[in-house]
Amino acid sequence: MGFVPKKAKAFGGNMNDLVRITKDNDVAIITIDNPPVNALSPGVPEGIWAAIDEMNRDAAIKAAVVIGGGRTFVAGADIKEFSKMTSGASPRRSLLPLLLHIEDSPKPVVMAIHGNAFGGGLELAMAGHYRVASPLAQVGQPEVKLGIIPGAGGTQRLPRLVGVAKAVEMCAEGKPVSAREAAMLGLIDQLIEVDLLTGAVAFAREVADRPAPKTRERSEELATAAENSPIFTAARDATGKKQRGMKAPLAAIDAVEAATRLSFEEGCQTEAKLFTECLFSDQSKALIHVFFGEREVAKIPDVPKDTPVIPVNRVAVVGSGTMGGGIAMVFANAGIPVLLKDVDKTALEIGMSKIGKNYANSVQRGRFTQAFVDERLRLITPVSTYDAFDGVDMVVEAVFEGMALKKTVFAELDRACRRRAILASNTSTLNIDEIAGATSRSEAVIGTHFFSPANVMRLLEIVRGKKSSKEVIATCMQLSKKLGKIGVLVGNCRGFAGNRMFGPYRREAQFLVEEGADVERVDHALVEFGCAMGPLATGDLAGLDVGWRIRKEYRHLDKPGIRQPFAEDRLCELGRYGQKTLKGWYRYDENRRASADPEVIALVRKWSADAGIPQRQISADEIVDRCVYALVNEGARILEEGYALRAVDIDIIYLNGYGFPAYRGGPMWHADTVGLPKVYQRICEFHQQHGELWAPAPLLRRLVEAGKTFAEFDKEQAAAA
Ligand code: 3H9
Repeated sequence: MGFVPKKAKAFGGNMNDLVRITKDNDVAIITIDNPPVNALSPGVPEGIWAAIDEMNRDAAIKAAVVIGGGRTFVAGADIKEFSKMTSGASPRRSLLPLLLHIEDSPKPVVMAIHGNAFGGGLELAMAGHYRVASPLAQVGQPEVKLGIIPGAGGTQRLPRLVGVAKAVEMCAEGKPVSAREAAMLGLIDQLIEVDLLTGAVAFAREVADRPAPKTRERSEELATAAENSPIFTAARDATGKKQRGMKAPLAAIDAVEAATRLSFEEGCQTEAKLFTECLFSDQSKALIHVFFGEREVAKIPDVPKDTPVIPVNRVAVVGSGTMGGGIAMVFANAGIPVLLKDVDKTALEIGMSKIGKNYANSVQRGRFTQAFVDERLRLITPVSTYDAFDGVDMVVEAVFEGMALKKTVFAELDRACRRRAILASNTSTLNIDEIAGATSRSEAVIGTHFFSPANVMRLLEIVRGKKSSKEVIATCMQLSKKLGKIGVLVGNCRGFAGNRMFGPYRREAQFLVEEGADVERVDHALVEFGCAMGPLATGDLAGLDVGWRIRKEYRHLDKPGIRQPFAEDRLCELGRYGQKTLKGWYRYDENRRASADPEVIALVRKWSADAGIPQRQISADEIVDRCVYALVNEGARILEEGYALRAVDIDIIYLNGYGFPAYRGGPMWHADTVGLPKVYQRICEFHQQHGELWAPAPLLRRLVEAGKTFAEFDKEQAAAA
């Protein structure tokens, strides 16, 4: 065991209530029972170790089956332990000795997998001599999604079982593999179609008298350096594109490469070193925050888990434009029949043809089969009246963004829908309470703000009106999961949480151009920071006219004497609406490929000179600080005013709806990572330089004075609830 990482403690064996051993005649059954997902929390490895010892001591036992109690095998290391390790609250303990102990067992150990064998769970399974699985099980090394790499020999044993190319893919991309595919890859020895335990025990009996093969001693799948070299090069290239800015995928590739060049023992040492580097990185801390955050947002303090929900079996969508059509697809993809309503046959034909084209693209890209698409299309029924609306459980209104029209639609829905139906609006800016006022049942009205394209983007902002009932909120939160979305509950303020913050973010991007930065320079700085797109290119994609119309509607609310950006409005006045007019901040060719437009810069420079705005060189750091801290400052206000429940909710909104880089954890977590005093100081500087728009949020100031972070604010709020 010379390669147990320094300072790591090995597990001694003490059986406990997390691991049980029972017998089926000559086969020992070792059951891991650590609900909900049998994570390898402290006590579990010790229990497995002791159970292996016990079965080896028992002369009547010929083989063992290791199985998970409840709904799954082992979903991995206990992720909660990682932050304890990095903060020094708990020692770093290695699983490697346990896995060697299992592999060295003279009696065969059969791993029986149902549910998931993820991360440390798959590493545990690979240390067994054989693996059997239910056909619906999934296996994988998803560690990179947490900013780490497999840390218990996964990068060394996996290539020995499935070959280098597949191991690189699984460890660097982190995607799960079905048990059927795993069986074809040689990772699973047998699929058990009936009862897993019965099949696994029979399998164990069959192999009991054979020599127990050790994965670490296999080398036939490792191939030669010449064969492997292009695999690593291609993987590094792909990582640079698909997981831009992330460190863990590259570390995972390095670790698998070590398996092909070094002995198993040395390979494990390399893996341990890379694992530790990743674990202590800011990226991993951020991604672990995201993992728990995505689960935390489902928890609404005053809407308990046992709140009754309304069964949603049939729905209607009003408006068959881009958003309405996309929303109809979301329901159909979840197997829920949808009525898609628009004013007349022509509008419906356009809407349905767009849906058909979107589905055809998905088939072309291999995302869906034709049979799946045919089935989904059958679930969407175009209608031009409200006649059948008394049969639906929920309606999502997605008509043009205008209060008068929305009110008319909701008054119609109030007449046409049954009493318990949920009436939801997809508005992105309008007041939900005012919309609810057009009905006789405000408690049934709620906002469900999908993000474009609705069938692709994961975020669903669920907007709570003053009177939205708890039942309606609980139903929408639960439904979001069924729809494959991540639902985040927000309050009813202008722009809700996401777009309210997006305003100051894009305002700063415009100011920067008006102060002398080039359009591409602003976008490039944010893309380098990790954002999916720059703020100005995003505007072109969404349509600059959308924001322009909204700004015109709300202009009367602007405080006099406060600087407002002007460049985008003027571009709109010139008919430059973005990609749809092939001209916006950039110019576009017929394939919508962007290039810098000198005309835009010349125009903005002239407008700025007319307005007396001094021009200067602006660094990439300032560009990022101005845009990102504008998000943070507005986020702090939203939090303080109670329009978001937690700072982490804002983070999850930005990661899933606005392309903020996950490895930075979201704007609020990013601010904590930079250090709130530093962020606050920079905001104060901007306040001095640029005036009232940059007034620091009072919550931010208070946290800095108290030496606290947004994460601590969340914890305190949770404790007080
Ligand atoms: C690893 O293994 C490193 C190794 O190489 C070893 C290094 C030494 N730990 O998602 P759900 C909680 S890294 C702790 O809602 P589902 C989760 O927070 C790990 N807790 O259920 C939630 O708690 P709550 C590699 C965990 O059915 C509850 O369980 N493994 C863990 O939709 C239910 O979870 C992974 O990355 C965990 N490992 O999905 C797998 N997993 O109810 C991560 C879950 O209080 N897990 N919890 O909110 C998953 O992908 C999904 O949870 C899973 C179930 C697919 C398993």
